[in-house]
Amino acid sequence: MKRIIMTVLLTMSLLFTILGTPALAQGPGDVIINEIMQNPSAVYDSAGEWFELYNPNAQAIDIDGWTIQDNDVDSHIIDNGGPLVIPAGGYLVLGINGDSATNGGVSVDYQYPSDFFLGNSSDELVLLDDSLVEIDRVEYDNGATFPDPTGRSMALRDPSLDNSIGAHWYTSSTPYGDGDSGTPGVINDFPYDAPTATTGAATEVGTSSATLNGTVNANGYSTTVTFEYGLTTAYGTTMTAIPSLVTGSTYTAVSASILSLTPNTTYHYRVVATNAGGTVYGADMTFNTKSGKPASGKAYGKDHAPGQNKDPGEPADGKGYAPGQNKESGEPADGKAYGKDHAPGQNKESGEKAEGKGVNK
Ligand SMILES: [Ca+2]
Ligand SMILES: [Ca+2]
Ligand SMILES: [Ca+2]
Ligand SMILES: [Ca+2]
Repeated sequence: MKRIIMTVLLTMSLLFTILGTPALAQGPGDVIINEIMQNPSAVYDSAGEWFELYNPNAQAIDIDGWTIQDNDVDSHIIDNGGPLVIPAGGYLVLGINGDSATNGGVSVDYQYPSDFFLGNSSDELVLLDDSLVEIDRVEYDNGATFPDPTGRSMALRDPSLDNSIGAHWYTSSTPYGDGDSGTPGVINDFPYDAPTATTGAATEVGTSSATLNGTVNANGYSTTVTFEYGLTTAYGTTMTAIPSLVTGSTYTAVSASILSLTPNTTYHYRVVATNAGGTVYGADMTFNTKSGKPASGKAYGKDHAPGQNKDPGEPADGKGYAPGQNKESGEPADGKAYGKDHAPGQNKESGEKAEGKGVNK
């Protein structure tokens, strides 16, 4: 008996898989009231009201048989004569008038009865599934906390936000059809601010490693940060920044330590910041890895205490070098008082600058 039941269940699940039967909603939040045109201007409200549902799930949802209602007079059981499917990650528009020639130019997926109204001041929109479980609810409040637009829909900034909070709604700005604004059937048009990103100078540059730096302002919207680097401005390698996520509206230092670089090589890099408003690239910058040759450190003149002459670019007095030991690039020499083993013209490293007298300043 168990085996028969299992076989039946397996067959059913296989059939559902093959036929693509939409999964039923599991509970509240599985379908989201995402946009409401409660007060159109291009046409009368009785012809142009609509609202948009969003399905945030990975599976399609059939809302045929579900109920839309408010807290008092409006109630309607959706009857599409068959499935009314919201695609996975997709939208569905329900309107009072399915004719886009007379409803202001909206493509309506389901027309509800003409006695179901969306009040212009305060009203509620409630969605119940076919078991009358409440899936979602929005109660707008005549502008107290929700937007109160005319001729423009009110829309949820992002489906991941709690749509019971008025501050999470805004007024649409994208015109459709006959000139009202809204985004029926597509993602809402909230104008997120893109982040600000500035590439900074690299630090701790060695023969095979460096630390890339930058500054990022999330401008209010959660921002992921990476660095791109490579031998050209095509970069080629992406490194997660620390921190990898920047929030708020302040300028935050970000960095990334990179390894396995080639010595004595120029690298390009830039900081990259992405939020809901877009991706921003900091300016291209470069650094040069150090030569792989070990630095000298021995046989400095007696006037040097051990380890004193170690900084790149530090002027050396040029005194008392053994032959071939004065090779660090960029190290200026005063040109005076080289050991007798230097023949003239031997000290030609780039960046080298001759100085006058006054050794050991
Ligand atoms: Ca209305
Ligand atoms: Ca109106
Ligand atoms: Ca109503
Ligand atoms: Ca929309």
